[in-house]
Amino acid sequence: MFSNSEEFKETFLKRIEMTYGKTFAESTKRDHFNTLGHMIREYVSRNWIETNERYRTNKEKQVYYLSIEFLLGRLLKQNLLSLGIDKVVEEGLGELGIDINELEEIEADAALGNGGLGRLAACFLDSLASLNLPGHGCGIRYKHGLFEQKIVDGYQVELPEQWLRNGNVWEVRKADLSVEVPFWGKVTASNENGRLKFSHMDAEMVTAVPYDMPVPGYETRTVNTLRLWSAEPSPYPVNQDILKYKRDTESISEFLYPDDTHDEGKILRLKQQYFLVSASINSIIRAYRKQNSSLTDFHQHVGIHINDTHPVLAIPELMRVLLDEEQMSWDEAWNITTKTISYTNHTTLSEALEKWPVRIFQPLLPRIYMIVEEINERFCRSLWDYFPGDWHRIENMAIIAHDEVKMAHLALVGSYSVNGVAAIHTEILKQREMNSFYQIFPEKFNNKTNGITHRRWLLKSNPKLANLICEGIGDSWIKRPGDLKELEKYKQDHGFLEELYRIKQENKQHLANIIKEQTGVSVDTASIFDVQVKRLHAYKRQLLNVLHIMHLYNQLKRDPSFDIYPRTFIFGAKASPGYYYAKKIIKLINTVAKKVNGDPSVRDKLKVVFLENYRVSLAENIFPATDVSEQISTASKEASGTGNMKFMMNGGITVGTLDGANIEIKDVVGNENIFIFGLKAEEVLHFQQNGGYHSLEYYHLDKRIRQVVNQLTDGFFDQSEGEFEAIYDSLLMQNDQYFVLKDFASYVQIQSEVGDAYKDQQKWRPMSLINIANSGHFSSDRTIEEYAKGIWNIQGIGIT
Ligand code: 26Q
Repeated sequence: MFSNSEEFKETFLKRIEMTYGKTFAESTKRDHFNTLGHMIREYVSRNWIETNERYRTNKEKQVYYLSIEFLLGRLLKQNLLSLGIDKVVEEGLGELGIDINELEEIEADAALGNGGLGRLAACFLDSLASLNLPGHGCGIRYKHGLFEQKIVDGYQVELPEQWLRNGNVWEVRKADLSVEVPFWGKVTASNENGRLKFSHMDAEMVTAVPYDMPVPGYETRTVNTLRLWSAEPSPYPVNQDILKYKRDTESISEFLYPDDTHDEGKILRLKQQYFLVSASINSIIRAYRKQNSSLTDFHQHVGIHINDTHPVLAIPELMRVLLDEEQMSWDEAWNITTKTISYTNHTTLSEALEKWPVRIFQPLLPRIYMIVEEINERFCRSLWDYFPGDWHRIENMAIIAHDEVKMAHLALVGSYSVNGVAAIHTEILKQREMNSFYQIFPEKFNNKTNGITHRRWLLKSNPKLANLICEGIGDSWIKRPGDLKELEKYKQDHGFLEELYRIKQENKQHLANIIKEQTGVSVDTASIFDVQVKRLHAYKRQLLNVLHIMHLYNQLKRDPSFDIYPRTFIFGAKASPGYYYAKKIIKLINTVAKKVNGDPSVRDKLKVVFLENYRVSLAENIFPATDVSEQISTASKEASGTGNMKFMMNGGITVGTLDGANIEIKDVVGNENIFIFGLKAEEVLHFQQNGGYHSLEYYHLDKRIRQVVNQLTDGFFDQSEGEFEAIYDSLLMQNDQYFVLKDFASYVQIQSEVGDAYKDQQKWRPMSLINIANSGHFSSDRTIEEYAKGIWNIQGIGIT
């Protein structure tokens, strides 16, 4: 299509005229973006077709990654890089006076996810394609992604997100591949040659229309597919108000639900889940049938992975197809299903495990419910052999109990593999949360520590560092991230470390400009950039970070000569709209920020910034500019974390608890290159089981704690009365569930060591380098290789 910048320019200019009927001079930036986008899509189309052809003719086993979320962010540069045309395009555009970075800003983030789980799915797609693995995504094409956050007077305000307002250049609508999904209605049974045949009558049909997006691998010819389903009214007649029917169907793919475990049991959420599952399974089977006459060895050709329990209905749905449409026996269908489905668990917080009331589930999905009941009955009967007489245990393990369907139990029973997302998390699943299941299915349990795509989170978002690395060790790390290890040879090289520092400072300046523009606050790039960006949750303990800042402020006020290395504390976090406590923490951060930033007496030492609307595209500017990475969850609560890996890869040094993947980061960089503090997981679990922690004692014994906690309610930060009462109460009246006060002293201590270490740049810079050098282990390429070998049993064929 084009192999040099001249050819690129020629095509680009011709297309602008043909598509928009405008001269180049009249065209807008959006015209440029769309034109370029369409050119890229055409550019991949040949390899996309060839990849599908190859998969068909080789009959390679295909894996489908079902996820209710794909947090993709922007795709322009990612696609250019993967296709290896970034340089040519940038040059060609440059010659036309177009800045690629300005074009990039035109693209809306595809924010079809809440946070870690959704971003993990996006990273996995990149690694699958880059490793030439036959793995595809199946998700929902939400009309509105995660809400847009505004901060008004320190409070979070949510606006609907509108990523499709100007169209989506990356997608192809495939109306001819639509699937009908049934809801409601009733199931009737008839006798057909001595076998019961079930039919779903009077169902309300919804049409699922696929929109496919190409997923090109990095410098390979593999182009996989992300298929996102959109809900539309079905052409089949309905006996009801047509307008209401249209609204009801379209509402299924209207909004992404904000991660909110406090707001359970919304019927629309369950509809979304079955919509995704039914459309995906049916289109997978349709494609399979084109190649194979019978489904008896389906599991040898297809793997279906479920990202948490949100798509767990894939289990009864696959059973339904095999039983009702294929007329298989229960045992044969169950054998195939349990050899097809694999499951990742992302949480041990019991309040976050999905449960659905039978009274919602049964009428909405009558046939699926019957199958779940049958699975449950057979499972409970088999438990009797494992745990004879242990009624209590059997009741706890049942899939349906106390009028609720427990989705995690269904996933554990109906899959052949269950994995946690970091070593400690998997151990907690095996030894505690899912121990009863581990006793009967030990072979199902395995660990796959999370990873991130280094191509987006280093190569794309930190081009200066990527260049320096290439100058130092060549570019093999882009395909083999483990090669970053070679950087260690520079750990005493002053010239290289100086360059590393210079790049960090440039990235900090870039972020400082964004901060200035967004908040009006001027921050000094000579200060330590200390960052906590992630969803707002009590267990993630943004509160510990704020209390520490309040404490530093108090110390500076008491003793103006108090020696601290200047610091800029940066936050970014969205709170689920119904999560009252989380919203109060956002208000607290902004309240403290206002007081601290407005006090000239601490101006040179302390700044606090809350960046609104934290999202993938903003994150890409934050990770490269960070010195200190805050990973301070209550030990045992954060399954893995993935932001921790993004900071590390960009030379940020972790201040963290021994939780999630922080432990594995510590293992690879060594104790000297990370700042660990606080309770360990066993200690937390011990206190939770046996008591013995009394937050009030810490309040009474530590006057630093007393001071900051009192300031929550005494108006010190000019807050209105009662504003932070819920926070105050959580700490003192509800015995501080997340051990914030317990870990306070240890956190203050480690933070002072962080300051000392930064002051000694001879010490800091090698630490930073060693973090980068060892970050290859946390590439999602490593993670996906482990899934491919250890779970899916698929191999990349030697295509480059
Ligand atoms: C639940 C009910 C109703 C609506 C939405 C939800 C919901 C949505 C999203 C519940 C949970 C999520 C997302 C969870 C998540 O992101 N977990 C994180 O997964 C990461 C990837 O494995 C881990 O690194 C994090 O530790 C884990 O918190």
